[in-house]
Amino acid sequence: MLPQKECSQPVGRLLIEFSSQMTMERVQRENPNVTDGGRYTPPDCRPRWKVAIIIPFRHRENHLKYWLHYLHPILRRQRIDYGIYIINQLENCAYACSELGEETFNRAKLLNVGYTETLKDAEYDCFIFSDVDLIPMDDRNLYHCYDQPRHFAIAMDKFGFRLPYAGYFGGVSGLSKKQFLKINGFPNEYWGWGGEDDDIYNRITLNGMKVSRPDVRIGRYRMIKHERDKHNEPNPQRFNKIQNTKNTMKKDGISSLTYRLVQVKRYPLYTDISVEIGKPPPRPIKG
Ligand code: BGN
Repeated sequence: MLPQKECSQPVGRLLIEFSSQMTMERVQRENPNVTDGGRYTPPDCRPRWKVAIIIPFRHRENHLKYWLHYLHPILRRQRIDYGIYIINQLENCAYACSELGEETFNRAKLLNVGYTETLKDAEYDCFIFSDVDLIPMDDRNLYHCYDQPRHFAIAMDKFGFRLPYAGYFGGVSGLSKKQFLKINGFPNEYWGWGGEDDDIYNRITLNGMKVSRPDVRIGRYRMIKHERDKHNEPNPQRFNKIQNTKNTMKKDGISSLTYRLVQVKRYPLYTDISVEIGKPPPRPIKG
């Protein structure tokens, strides 16, 4: 088997911009060799990993077009054997919606769903979790797994191309199946913005692993600018929760995941997995 490094043919620094209009038709036209559901296998070598790329999602169709436009060609040059999956948070409005028609977003729980559902599709052994608005600026940042859990998005434009803090694990990360199971997957109980990536970082270090990262000149990212999403307000419980990972990680994780699969739909450049994941537990009333 040829090692991935010799397979991949990166070009280095890339020009990433979001000012031109993007259409799904154009992205499809430019990526004819991607097969249904957003799958690709390099024809000329055998990669070490089979990679499921998992994107937590709700109402970001415009970002998805740019993500697919940039990532499919990069992944092809990297000779990755991959599938693209968006995990779309839906609500069952028959009984569970707020008056605005939507419940709070839960990124980490969607990622757990992605792990479970993509394994039903193929024998993936590497899982890369990416936000839909993050585009790598250098294709030497290889989207496969490593001996330790990988953090890819280490130098984002919005943080001045530096890590915002030493334990940052947000944006784009990757774990092998073995690494993911060792930490019992991700927490299901972070509703709203913030902290879930810190909890994942804690799980990794508490289980004796450490985070691996690319060179800071290579791990650069552009984020597509956007307003804060509705129903993803900062979670006020996140400060307490990240202090307690040691106690919560054994019971809250892939071992306790429940959700309802609504539909799996294959598009030419990605697979849409739509799910209902419930809503946050009612807050105790102080008295
Ligand atoms: C941190 C957030 C992360 C987020 C980064 C970058 C928390 C936990 C309480 C301190 N962590 O502050 O989730 O990815 O900022 O935006 O809020």
